[in-house]
Amino acid sequence: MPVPARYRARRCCLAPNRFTLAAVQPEIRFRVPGWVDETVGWDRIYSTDDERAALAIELARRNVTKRTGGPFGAAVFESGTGRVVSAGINLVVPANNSSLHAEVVAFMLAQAKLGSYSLAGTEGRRYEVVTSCEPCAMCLGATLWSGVQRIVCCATGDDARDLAFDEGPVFPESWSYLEDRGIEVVRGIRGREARAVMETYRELDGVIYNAT
Ligand code: AZG
Ligand code: ZN
Repeated sequence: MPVPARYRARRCCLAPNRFTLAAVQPEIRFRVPGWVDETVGWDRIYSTDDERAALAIELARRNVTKRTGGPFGAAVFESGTGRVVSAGINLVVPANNSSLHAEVVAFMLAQAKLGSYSLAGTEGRRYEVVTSCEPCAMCLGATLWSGVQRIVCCATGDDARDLAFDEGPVFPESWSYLEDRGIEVVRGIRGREARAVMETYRELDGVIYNAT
């Protein structure tokens, strides 16, 4: 795999014919595309799971049709009021970052906005994540550490696996672990619609990274 020129700038002192990758420490930043803001009703109240799921799926759908990333979307909501705190989309390919799954992006943005590394019980408020697809192994862990107290999922992990996405080691126990830690789990909301977005991605020849 080619290394970007800026990271090959310095010769290695022990072997002058070789270059060292340590020459420049990259700064990691990401920004969601402008259409995300236009998709979210920032002043709107999303009262039901169905409305919240519809937003997560619409984020995934537009990410595919606008070709700005993978077929996954997620949003963090304030559970009681139904207000959106943050909206995430999968940015793995455009950002060259295997961690930027939709859920992780949504958690990072919510925590940055609220100025807290944990979304647990900030001033008595409760937060939840709604995701267009059940989380992979990484995002299940990220859900636990994020501090959200509820997760709502649309498509299943098997839907993602059918497209050859590697969802990692997710077991029935992974879900019960979350529940045992006090996180309410709701699955299967608008599942077919969310799966259809993934199928569109495949039809458009979207990159299946970490393919199984
Ligand atoms: C993924 N699964 C979910 N739920 N979200 C993402 O962003 C993903 N990327 N790969 N599998
Ligand atoms: Zn994930």
